[in-house]
Amino acid sequence: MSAVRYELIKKCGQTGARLGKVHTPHGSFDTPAFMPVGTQATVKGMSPEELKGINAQIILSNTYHLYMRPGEDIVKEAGGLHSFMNWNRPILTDSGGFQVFSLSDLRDIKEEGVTFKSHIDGSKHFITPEKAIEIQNDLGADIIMAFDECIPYPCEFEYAKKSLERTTRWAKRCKEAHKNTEKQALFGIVQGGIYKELREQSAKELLELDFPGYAIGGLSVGEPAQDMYDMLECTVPLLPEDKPRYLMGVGSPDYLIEGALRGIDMFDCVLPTRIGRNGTVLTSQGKMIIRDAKYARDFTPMDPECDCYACQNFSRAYIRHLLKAGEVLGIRLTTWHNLRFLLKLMENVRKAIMDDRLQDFRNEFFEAFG
Ligand code: PRF
Ligand code: ZN
Repeated sequence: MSAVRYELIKKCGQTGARLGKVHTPHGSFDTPAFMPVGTQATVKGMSPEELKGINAQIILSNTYHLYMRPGEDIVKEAGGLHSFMNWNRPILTDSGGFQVFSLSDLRDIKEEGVTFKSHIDGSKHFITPEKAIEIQNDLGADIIMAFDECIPYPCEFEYAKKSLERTTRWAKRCKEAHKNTEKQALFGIVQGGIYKELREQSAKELLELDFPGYAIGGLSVGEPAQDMYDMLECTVPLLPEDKPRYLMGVGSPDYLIEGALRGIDMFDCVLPTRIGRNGTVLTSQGKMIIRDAKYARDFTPMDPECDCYACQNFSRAYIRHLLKAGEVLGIRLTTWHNLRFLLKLMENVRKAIMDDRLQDFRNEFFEAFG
């Protein structure tokens, strides 16, 4: 028995979207789902109670960061990530594959694994697929990810092909290294750049390994939106209906809706927390730069349609003031709001699927959001 089970509730009559539930050892979450990112075993600025209050049902954390600091041995000694950070709902950890490529310098990719220098202290490390699984076993998330290579955009066909074939071999090694399949589900990651035939090859090779869920990686790395949609349209139909599909690192409102429309069940992104910290908020009328002078005397909420704590209690003028004064409450409130905005968007997406009107919902959303 796998640690996770996907329950299909309903397919949208208007689009390729599906409504479902993923059951894990720490409870279930509704899909399509957005996972707030808690890189360092904390969703920046938000307590677990506050996250529950905005209906975060699953969060993501990072193997790379926790291996560097505090070290997976300490997390394990604490009883695993759930008890270390006091979050008793589902957790997914990314494998470090992506972070090694995006954060560290001096990477050297070999068949055996990747050598890189830490972004914290410059120390040298060697991560193999087996090591990535061992660390994730110590962290104890409900869903763990295979160690992959996320190639940059643009990337030549020949390299993309060599890379995805190595990613498949690494996925096989991850599967062999992963022992406690009852407690943690290991997902495979489809790569292949923006080449349809490579996406198909990658999906087919991974399907033979029979993972309990599949992610689509290597997208939203700078390619035009249409390329991403094309890749989803050729990949998703190849993936099993009875397993979750996760589009990695994607979380802008347009990509969430377009992804769900094409049958994606899970998403994660630092976007809401990151832009919140530099003073940008997502609203039903589009993005708003709350630090702007035009909000100095604006005593209305950030988003009058929002039900979050920040919008229910504070004005644009006040939050602008907090940000300008460098007060920590300012970034807490923008983060809180942005996360709630995306979680609420996913609630609306799920409702639209239930009512067979996701395409209409998409059109209405963009009419207002821009
Ligand atoms: N691989 C892994 N994590 C990721 C990605 C990937 O390709 C992406 C790409 N958008 C984000 N996070 N392991
Ligand atoms: Zn709000």
